[in-house]
Amino acid sequence: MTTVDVVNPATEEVLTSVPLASLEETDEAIARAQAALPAWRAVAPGDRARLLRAFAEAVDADREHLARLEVRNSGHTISNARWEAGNVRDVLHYYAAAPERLLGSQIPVPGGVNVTFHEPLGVVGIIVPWNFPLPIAAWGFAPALAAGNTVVLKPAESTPLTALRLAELARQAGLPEDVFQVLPGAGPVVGQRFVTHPAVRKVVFTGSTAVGKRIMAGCAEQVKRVTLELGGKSANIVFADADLERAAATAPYGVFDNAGQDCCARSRILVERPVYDRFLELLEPAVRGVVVGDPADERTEMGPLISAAHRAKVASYVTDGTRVAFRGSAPDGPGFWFPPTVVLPESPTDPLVTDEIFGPVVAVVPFDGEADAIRLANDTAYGLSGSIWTSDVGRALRVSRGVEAGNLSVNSHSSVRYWTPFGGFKQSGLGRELGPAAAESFTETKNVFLSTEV
Ligand code: TXE
Repeated sequence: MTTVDVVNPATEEVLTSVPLASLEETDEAIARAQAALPAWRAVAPGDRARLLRAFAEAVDADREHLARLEVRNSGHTISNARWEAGNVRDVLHYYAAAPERLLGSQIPVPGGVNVTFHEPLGVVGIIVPWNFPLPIAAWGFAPALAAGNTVVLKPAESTPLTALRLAELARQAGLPEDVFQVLPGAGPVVGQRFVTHPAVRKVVFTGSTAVGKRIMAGCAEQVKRVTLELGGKSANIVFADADLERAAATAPYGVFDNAGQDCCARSRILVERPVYDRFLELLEPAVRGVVVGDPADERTEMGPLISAAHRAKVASYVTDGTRVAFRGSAPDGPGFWFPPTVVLPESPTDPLVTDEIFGPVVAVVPFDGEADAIRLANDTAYGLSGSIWTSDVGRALRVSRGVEAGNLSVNSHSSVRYWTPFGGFKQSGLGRELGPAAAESFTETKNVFLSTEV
């Protein structure tokens, strides 16, 4: 049996060791999910809603435990981890409303009556990354279950603990066996099997753009449904007419939250040239003031990176030749620490500007006017998120319409609200999660015509 050591990234201590599923075990889990389908889709919508609400309540009752487990397994700050566990609860409550509201339609046609139905797809395979193990899991399984599908979920190799706990909570809440299974395993084994197994009717993937492309190509072989949430290199655009103090004070949160391991991280700050120097002056104390350290401490604002290998990748972007404007602090000793770092790139093709570093490194770049801001913001293969700081409402809307990204915020860095659709343009992904349409995206629309001819 292959196992993986689960490590606390703040201490490098091995927390436990978790077995990784084999191909045979994956096939067995998919077969069980398939066998559980007829009964699950036959559950009356109101009863399915009640089960999802019970699952939400079980998550709520376990929230502090889940949060502390995530702190140890993922190095998330305790305040973030509490939000994440709360988000799972909220997303379950939100989609508990869906079974009773997946409304078909009656369409006027000659010669009879025409109705549409939203049928569940079948078994859904969900592949989750390590950066937000709890919420990203829920954004997939809550609408999928609500729509009458069964789910096999593969957490990332390094962060399986909270997902395994969610599976226990689902059973405690009364979800039938095999309707929601969590199967830790290697991406190329378990995740890849979701792609190739014909009984898996949809793959939901969040992770790197490179793996996402392979998954999409594999799904194409069976015309399998796929949702992809991939990387990002989002822009935080600061105009000269913005509230500069607020823009600078909040910019660290926009990129260093979760130590920059966030697909929505605003890892490029574009600043209008007349206020460029002033903005950097204001940004410096905000960056130096980020409290980096023990993620279990209530005051901590930024924890460690996920692994030594990931820290090495992040560090490879900040070399002796890099123009570092200023940096925050990071603890010495064990743990995969990296300080918040502000860099001034040499050119638009500098990897600091083009690559998703996925760590606490932000590039600050000047621009000249609205058109230039939009051009620079769009000069990337990605298109997930972004912020626009301005006091001019018309400009806020013009620039929002011009930026090719799925999730923008004006005078804010918020990206995710479960009531609203979330997803990327260009190579940041395909499809949308969350919001009112997500449950329907786990269904096929079936059209039925009943003849009234005699
Ligand atoms: O991602 P992978 P990694 C980006 C970020 C990061 C980089 C690499 O830039 O530095 O990707 O991270 C599973 N078939 N993001 O290597 O490999 C894997 O087991 C099926 C952005 O961790 O894409 C895990 O569960 N599945 C991102 C998940 O895919 C496969 C979040 C993600 O791992 C597979 C994470 C395969 N062949 C990384 N190979 C975001 N959008 O937020 C791997 N997996």
